Amino acid sequence: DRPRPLVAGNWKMNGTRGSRGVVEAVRDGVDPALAARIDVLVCPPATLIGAFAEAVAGSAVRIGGQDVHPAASGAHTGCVSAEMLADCGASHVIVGHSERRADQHETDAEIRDKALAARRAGLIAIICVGETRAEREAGHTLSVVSSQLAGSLPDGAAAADTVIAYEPVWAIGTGLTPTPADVAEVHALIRRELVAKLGEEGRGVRILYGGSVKPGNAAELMAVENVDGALVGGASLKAEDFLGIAAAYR
Ligand code: G2H
Repeated sequence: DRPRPLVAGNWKMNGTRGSRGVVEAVRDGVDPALAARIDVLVCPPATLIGAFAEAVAGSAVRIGGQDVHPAASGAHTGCVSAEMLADCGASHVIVGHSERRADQHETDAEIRDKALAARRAGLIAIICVGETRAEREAGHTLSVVSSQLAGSLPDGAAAADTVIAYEPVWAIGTGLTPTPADVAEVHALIRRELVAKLGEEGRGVRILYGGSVKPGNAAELMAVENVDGALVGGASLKAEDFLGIAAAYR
């Protein structure tokens, strides 16, 4: 039994209140037949989570955050807690995206603490891992992904509260994608390590592929063993493209 697929959109730092029509179009495009097969999630900037959660209320579409602070509250100017995300209607939160690992120097230990904070607030954490181009060229892909996973996956993680996203950094926003065989190799490694750490529970943890997923390559990528969905950046900003990717599961 494969885990139920999740197609998640990461809007990154894009979107204003005027973008509500996009999430409404996604909502209307996820018909009951599609909703019966997959979960669909949109992760807009924090400023839009409340409005988007209202827009999709009562539908199958879920709303998530793109980052979270490990603490529940306190003197952390500019940050948002998991409790606040949940209060706005979020059900998920992305942690450890490679852009944050690079721009905000996030470490595996911080990412693990963020995932724990998400669990505490009842949110599903989407923990991102992935190698850089230099790491891939040096033949270090598997060791890098393995070490990021070991450091950022909390003890006691469960299929109900944790999703892993494999995003090769060199494939993000570049139009380049790994071959299905390369994706299969990394996802198989992640599956093995999930089972080693979590036992049978690890078989139910969804492993998403992310990095230049488009309507034209989604079916091929989503068919790879141990690929349980997609984390979509650029192509999630247009409802038509995002729904075109979800249609890989029709
Ligand atoms: C990877 C992905 C979304 P894109 O960051 O998380 O972005 O699909 O634009 O490569």
